[in-house]
Amino acid sequence: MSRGRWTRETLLDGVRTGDRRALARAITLVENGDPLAEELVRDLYPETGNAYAIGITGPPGVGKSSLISALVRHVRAEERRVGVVSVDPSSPFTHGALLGDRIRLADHFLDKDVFIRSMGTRGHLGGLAEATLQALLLLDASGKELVFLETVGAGQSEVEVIGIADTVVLVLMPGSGDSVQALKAGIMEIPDVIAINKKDHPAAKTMLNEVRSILSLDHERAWRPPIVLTEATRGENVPELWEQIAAHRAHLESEGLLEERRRKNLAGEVFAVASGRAKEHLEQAVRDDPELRRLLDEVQRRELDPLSAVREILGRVFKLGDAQDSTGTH
Ligand SMILES: Nc1nc2c(ncn2[C@@H]2O[C@H](COP(=O)(O)OP(=O)(O)OP(=O)(O)O)[C@@H](O)[C@H]2O)c(=O)[nH]1
Ligand SMILES: [Mg+2]
Repeated sequence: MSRGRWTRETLLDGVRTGDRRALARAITLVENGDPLAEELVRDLYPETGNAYAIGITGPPGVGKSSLISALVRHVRAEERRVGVVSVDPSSPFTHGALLGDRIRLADHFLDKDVFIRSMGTRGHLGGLAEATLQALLLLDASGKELVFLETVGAGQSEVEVIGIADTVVLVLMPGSGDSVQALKAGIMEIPDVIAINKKDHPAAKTMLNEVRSILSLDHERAWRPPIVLTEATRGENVPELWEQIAAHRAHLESEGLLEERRRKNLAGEVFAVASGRAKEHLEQAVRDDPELRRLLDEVQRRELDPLSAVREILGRVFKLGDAQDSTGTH
């Protein structure tokens, strides 16, 4: 893949001044796992930490992109510089916007202080956590004050994507029964703010009551997640939603919790990326090393027990000391 006329220096300058083409190129390098992307973020990292990241998550089609578009319109009235990154864990597309997002966010394409990007991460070695974190840091370094991270679903990959957000907004709509069940069962983490979108739907009030009753079970929290009924396409209650996001931010900032949360988020992301790479390394090693595959055959033939195999594999691949204990056993 050609880097065109861009060099490390011109990319750094471009990102620093908020040049859209430089940002787009840098994020493409992130998607491609290009080593240059890693160098850029390494250089820019000391200048980051100023952007406030808002994760917008929820089931497919609930109106996440529409809500982001409406929120962007709202905050642009205050002239805040904004970035939007939509990550679709299942998307086969890379390098550009997904069709739906293009349409939903089209209003903002001519606004030079709004940068919008969809990312697919198929084939990206370090996974979603890595790509999202790097993209967020690039936007942060480019002077964006607010960054919206959109991701679909309620699975592990979604947690990786919004795990870095300062405020997490869960978007539901009447009919998102699975998500409500997941909240109830404690499978899905309680978000900071909940938006029930498409509020004109007759079942919206029922859903509001259901979600309310789930949240009321939890008395311990210092922050009680507010629920806002919205209609994204008409912009209804979007200012109220923004107010709640701002209130959550104010809560974190006044109690000194923001630093604590970022520390925890960053540690979590570093750990997630490290785990992802370690797993990839392990799988590669087992594929390439007949000796390791032989161990698995031995387990299959009941000549070697599973945990002894684990010990040997980790010993060989990661040079973990404790493997010596078992090397003499067969
Ligand atoms: N009636 C109604 N339709 C809405 C509302 N918000 C979004 N929609 C419509 O719902 C559809 C999906 O909206 P999106 O904003 O793309 O939803 P999304 O959650 O981003 O979807 P994915 O990214 O594909 O998961 C579109 O046809 C929107 O026009 C709303 O408040 N009311
Ligand atoms: Mg969307």
